[in-house]
Amino acid sequence: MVVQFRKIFIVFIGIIAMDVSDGFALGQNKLWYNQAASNWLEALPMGNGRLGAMVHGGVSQEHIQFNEETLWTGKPRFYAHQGASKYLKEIRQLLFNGKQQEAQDLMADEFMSEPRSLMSYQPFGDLIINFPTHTDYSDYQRELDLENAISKVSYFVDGVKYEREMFISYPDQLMAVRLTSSQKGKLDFDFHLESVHFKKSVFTNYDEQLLEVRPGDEPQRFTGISEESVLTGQAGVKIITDGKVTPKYKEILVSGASSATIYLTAYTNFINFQDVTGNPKAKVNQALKKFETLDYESIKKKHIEDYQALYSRFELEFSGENRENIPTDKRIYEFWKDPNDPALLSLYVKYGRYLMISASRPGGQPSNLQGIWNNQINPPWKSKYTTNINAEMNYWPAEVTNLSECHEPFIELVNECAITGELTAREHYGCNGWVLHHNTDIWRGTAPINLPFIGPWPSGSGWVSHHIWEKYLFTQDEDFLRKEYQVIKKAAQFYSEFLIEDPKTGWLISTPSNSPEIGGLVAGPTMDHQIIRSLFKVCIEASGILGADKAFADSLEMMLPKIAPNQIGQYGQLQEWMEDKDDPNEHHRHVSHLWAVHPGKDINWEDTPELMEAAKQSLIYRGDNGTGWSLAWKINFWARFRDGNRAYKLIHNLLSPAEEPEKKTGGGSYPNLFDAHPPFQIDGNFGGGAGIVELLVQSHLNSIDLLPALPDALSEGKVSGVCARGGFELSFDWKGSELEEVSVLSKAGKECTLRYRDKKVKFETKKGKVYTFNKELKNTYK
Ligand code: FUC
Repeated sequence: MVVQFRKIFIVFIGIIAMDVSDGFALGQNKLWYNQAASNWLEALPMGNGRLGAMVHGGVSQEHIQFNEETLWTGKPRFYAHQGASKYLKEIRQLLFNGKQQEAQDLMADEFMSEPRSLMSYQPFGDLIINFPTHTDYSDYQRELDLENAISKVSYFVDGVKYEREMFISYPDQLMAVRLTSSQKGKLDFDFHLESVHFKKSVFTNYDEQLLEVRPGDEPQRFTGISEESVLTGQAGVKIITDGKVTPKYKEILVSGASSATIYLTAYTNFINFQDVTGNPKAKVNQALKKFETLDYESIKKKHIEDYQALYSRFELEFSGENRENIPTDKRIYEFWKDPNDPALLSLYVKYGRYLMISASRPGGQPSNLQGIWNNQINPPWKSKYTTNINAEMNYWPAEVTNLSECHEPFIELVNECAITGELTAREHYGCNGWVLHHNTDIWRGTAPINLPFIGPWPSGSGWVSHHIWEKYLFTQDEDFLRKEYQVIKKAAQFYSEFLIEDPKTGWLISTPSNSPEIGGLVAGPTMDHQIIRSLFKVCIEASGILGADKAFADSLEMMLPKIAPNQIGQYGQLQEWMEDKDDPNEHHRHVSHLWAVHPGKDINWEDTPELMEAAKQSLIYRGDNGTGWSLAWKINFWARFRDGNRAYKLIHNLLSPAEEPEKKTGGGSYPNLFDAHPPFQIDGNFGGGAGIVELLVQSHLNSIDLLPALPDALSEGKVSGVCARGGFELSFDWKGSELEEVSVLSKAGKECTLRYRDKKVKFETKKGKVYTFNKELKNTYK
């Protein structure tokens, strides 16, 4: 039934696409433009999880800036500050005595990571293709086709149509750039590799070119990079063409061709966070040999099949006015003026899925602050993994939009931080288990970094460990849970030893810490207690499922009621700290004390309505503005508060042009739909996409809640392949803001409870079976 539903759906989509386009430029599931990118934020991203590229689509010059996910500065190391734990007691005492500044000073001197900062994600290189005679052109179009993960450029010069087709293949681990002319022999161009790195060399070998780069500071210019990298990057390109190839010292010339394909790949010597003994030169040479033998059409087919195996599992369509025939850069301006473009929201969700498939594949690095795309030696926040919201947000859509595999690199990062975090737990706190603070990098640093009033936030490990549990909840894969359980257990173990009794209240509290990134170093921020409490519950539940560690689970159970509770303050707000000192005029971007509303679940309408009301009040005080990720988080909060219209208001802010000076709300989207903090951060793309889906289905409590927060603007639509906790995959549609039909595929044979408004139905399921219901939640399929 689900399959059938999907088929009908795809045919339907096909008809719409045919109506408005003949396959290029216009149509659904595309970003498209009438001009080339004039800067990086107009260029279009491609990627296979390991290689990333930004295509500018220029006419007389194509610029494809590329990345390889492991090219970072630095080297394998532990960042823990030896002996820091000697100062823990004193820092805690200073905080108890109200001496925040002194506590921060001591923290700065004795407790921060060594070195103080983490390392940076690096750009790799640039593929430049020159078409010197292409100056007068017409009918320019470029697009990114999300259905096939293919980017295209086309235009006419002197009656000849020139086309470029580009993709990055996961199965073949390469980027392909296919150039064609509509008339025989009309393609003349040259191409070469270059890089922004100071230490680089380029070597031409007939129809191939090799680029070697090594990140590091340029001696004459201070770039902010404190050390060189032990990583070397090697990239190689090869041309396959029916034209004439003439190698030059710096570039390769091609003339009289009808078609030409440039293949590119790149590697570094990074093997894992402790091992950099890889041989990128050998890998590139091997790839160059393979390129010779490739048939373009077959690798393209393989690429599409591989990509669609992930992408096509999920479909989303919102009916209503549709502005697909407006170029994407203009469309976001239209949306800002009049947010009546429901299809832009579904495009945003699908683009988020595209970005995830392109940036996060099993066996690779997780999506960093910019996914996999970065053109700067000194990128914002070093483009690393900020774990007090940003890195986790990147993975909010993974399970629910049916991309569980793409979640794996992040789970791997959690496992690796659990290794480095043991040393940090010991050196900084004298505790067992593992701890991660507010940031990590490719070397899996876990100690508190940078500022002594932001970095020392010990709840990163608690938060990221939830991703293991969430993956289990969605997949119901017990083997996975068994394999990963120690990571959860050891995270809980750390907190069980780290929490101390507050001399004033007698509660167990987390100190020293910080409510990200507001209010300085404190004892007992609310967020920490929400995360730790939730982690203990997760650990207890997991130990029950696996029949392991009962004594440890019992000890956590005993601690639970002693952890400082959520408190309602003088303004009816949920307190951000132990003391009732929230400022109702504070519009800080972080809303950390609402963690238990989302992504946590302990504060909800069913079990804790008063706390839910207080949390809502806090969010109202914080306001509807914010950086990109902040808007995205607020969309998710409003979804949980079941106020779809308020969420839509924030979606309006998030999807409007970032660069419009009149737009005063912060955040927004760049012409290529990248999320703007500003600057570009990818978290808002993922968090915003997840928030839109959260309006349609929620499963964090004991039921699968259908259309819990549907905005009036999305009164009609359909979704298929959306996942719910308990191992379910759903397809449903709605009209006039009313549910029509829902089908549930049970992937694990667990009991299911569906809920639609005040109706609920609970039923047993069999693995692999589909169950369908109407809006009364009456079974319509036996
Ligand atoms: C946190 C946020 C900033 C930024 C950075 C990457 O520190 O407070 O706004 O998103 O992460």
